[in-house]
Amino acid sequence: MTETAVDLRAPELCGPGHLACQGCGATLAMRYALKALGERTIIALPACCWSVIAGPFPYCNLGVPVYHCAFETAAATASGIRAGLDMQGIEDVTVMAWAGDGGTFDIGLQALSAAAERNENILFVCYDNEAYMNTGIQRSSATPFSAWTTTTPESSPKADRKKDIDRIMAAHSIPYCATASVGYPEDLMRKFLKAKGIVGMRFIHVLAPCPAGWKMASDMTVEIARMAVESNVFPLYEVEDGVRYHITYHPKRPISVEQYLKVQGRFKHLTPEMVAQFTAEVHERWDRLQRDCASS
Ligand SMILES: Cc1ncc(C[n+]2csc(CCOP(=O)(O)OP(=O)(O)O)c2C)c(N)n1
Ligand code: SF4
Repeated sequence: MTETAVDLRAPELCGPGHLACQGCGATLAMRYALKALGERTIIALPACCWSVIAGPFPYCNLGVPVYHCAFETAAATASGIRAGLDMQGIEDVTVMAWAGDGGTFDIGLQALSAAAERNENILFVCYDNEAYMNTGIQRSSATPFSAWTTTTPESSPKADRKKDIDRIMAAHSIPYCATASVGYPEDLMRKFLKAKGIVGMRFIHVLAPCPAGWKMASDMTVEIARMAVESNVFPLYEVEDGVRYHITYHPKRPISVEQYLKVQGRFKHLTPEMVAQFTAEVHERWDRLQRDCASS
């Protein structure tokens, strides 16, 4: 990827006094994203944990304007804000939709796909904690195979694989699509900076561990976010114009998928067969990604 200087000491636009749980990966994601985007940013925020995290009106821990909108409307709302700014000739503001996986993979997908098809000049970010956390840890289509949630109990864990939202978005041939992790802030910030400089539809998918929903210790967020990448469960890559694939970080201390699963309570019931199936799926997706990068 093109080298862009990132500054982790950039001003804090995600302030203290927020209402997230201790160790919330989604809060770290916002902090780094806004450091990269800067104060000329407007956020469209659908129903999700972040609707609570930011604080009740008139309080808000974010140093940028936030428009709270209905669950399924993040991309449509962001498109409308963009249109309003364009009518006023305001071009230097980044309009960012910031949705959870439920608001992206599931209920927000129609508006998101429509915005992508129109190549709206917005940045859509999915912070992915792999379930509907705000309403009590229900399964979403981002929940991984075999994970426990309150709607996929241990006796009947999720039988299906995680929806591949990145390939779905890349298939719209949008200018920019990327994955990122709160375990790798520089890589994440570089992608936000790059997205800021692109005109048209941009999509960034950030893995954001959730101590409450993943049944993990709250001081393990960064470590587990890194383990997801080092095990190839969540590869860091970008896709330009739907065709140019590029891995932005190659695991430097590879670990097995089993090691990643073992540190989270939501996977503690897994049988060896389930671990094998999970691992096979990870290998299959990694191999396909490598092939796409090689042919790009
Ligand atoms: C149309 C509609 N259906 C359901 C809800 C209730 N609701 C609010 S937040 C939420 C879950 C959001 O999940 P996700 O997008 O994954 O974000 P997270 O809570 O995990 O941060 C639900 C179901 C709603 N607000 N609107
Ligand atoms: S439930 Fe999870 S995503 Fe929501 S605020 Fe708590 S740690 Fe963050």
